[in-house]
Amino acid sequence: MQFTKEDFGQEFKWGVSTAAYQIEGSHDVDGKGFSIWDTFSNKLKRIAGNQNGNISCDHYNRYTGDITLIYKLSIPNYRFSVSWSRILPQGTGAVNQSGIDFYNRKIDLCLELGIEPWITLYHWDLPEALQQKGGWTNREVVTWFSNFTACCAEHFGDRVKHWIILNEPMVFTGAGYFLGVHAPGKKGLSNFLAAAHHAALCQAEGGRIVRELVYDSKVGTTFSYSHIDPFSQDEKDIRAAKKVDALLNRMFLEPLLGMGYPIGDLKILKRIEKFMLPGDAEMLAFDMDFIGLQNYTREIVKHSFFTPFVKARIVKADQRDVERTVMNWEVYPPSIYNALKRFNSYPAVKEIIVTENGAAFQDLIVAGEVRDTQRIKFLHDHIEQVLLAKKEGVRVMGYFVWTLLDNFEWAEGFYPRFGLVHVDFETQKRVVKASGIWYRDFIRCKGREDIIDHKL
Ligand code: GCO
Repeated sequence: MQFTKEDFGQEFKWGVSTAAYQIEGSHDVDGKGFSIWDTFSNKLKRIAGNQNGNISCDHYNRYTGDITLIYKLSIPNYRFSVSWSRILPQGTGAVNQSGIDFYNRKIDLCLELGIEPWITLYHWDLPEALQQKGGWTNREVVTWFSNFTACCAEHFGDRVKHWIILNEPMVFTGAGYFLGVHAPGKKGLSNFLAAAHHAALCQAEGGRIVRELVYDSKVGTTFSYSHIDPFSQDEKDIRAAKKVDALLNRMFLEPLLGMGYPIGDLKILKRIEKFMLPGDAEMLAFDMDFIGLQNYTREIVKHSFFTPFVKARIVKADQRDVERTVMNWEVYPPSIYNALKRFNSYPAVKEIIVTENGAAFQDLIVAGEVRDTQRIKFLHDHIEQVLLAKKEGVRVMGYFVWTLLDNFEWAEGFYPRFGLVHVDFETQKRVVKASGIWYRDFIRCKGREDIIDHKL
């Protein structure tokens, strides 16, 4: 269908998202403490090609140019995370003024340029000092995180009104404390369930603190969500898909909405009760102003006798002969439509913002340009699905592209390029890709016929 930005209405928020560890670099300067990602990449050497985020996009030194790019691209909302160990090097206690100053400079520049700053409090970079005390598996994290939240609210809350508490709790607890493929590299069901419960407590507690301390705030938190289909209509595959859906898509959202953990559809979650204290069930709930939805793909799930606990496995895109990104994720735009419909079906969800959507493709610079037509199509087709859902009455009020710059893609290192802007990691040169120009023109409501030839 033909559509323009106008079809979404004046109030709809268009934006772009980044995360501190993925772009900032300067991991050990100006008083910053180590985070679990500094340890995971430098000491444990667990990243593809032994890479790390020590320099990354050098955004700590180049933030002025980067935010100016957001301005030139006409993007009115910028979501970024703050590094906990840059602000509180030990995770708790003394504040590092240089860290506060850095984020104040970022916030002030955004406001000067008419860009609305959205802060994510936690995008996976726990201070290493706290990991030494058990990190997310230690219930004390609720106090540590509350203090950190209050500290950020006090320093930035006069100017920042949009707050996001956690980025994808399922991913950082699942990959970091169950599978061991993300920092801090811990494994096992007990680690996972403890970390998960404490993260779920923090997401609600963080919401309460921001609402109390920041006048006129809009507070939300984000969830990864992939539409899930069973591999076949076999009863076993259908059951397997339901369990994976409960784990990946419902485990953090439903307790926040006051519904408790989805134990009915995934019995193993009953074991989380071991970590619950009296009063926790109520503490898990909070009425967020908005829910952040982060969608990239869909998953196909098959029964698997040999997979412990869930007895299910994901059938990757390359085994299914479908269009895929360099992450080996299927390109499947209806997933975001289904996700929006699903979130909207919970009456307690007031408003939904797509806080991340994007794709990594093999981007090449040819004659100084990156003609990433696949990414343009990906964004176009996903935005179209958002509009479809919106037209059917879904309470979706914003869309943020993941991400501004090519950056450090966690365990995969620098290989997958997700940016609207290409980064040469040797020279730090930025080149706006054709998709960046396309997004700019879409936001400006210009005709999009020969988008590829527009210059910044
Ligand atoms: C996530 C994170 C981002 C990723 C992006 C691409 O969802 O994993 O929020 O930090 O870089 O999703 O994988």
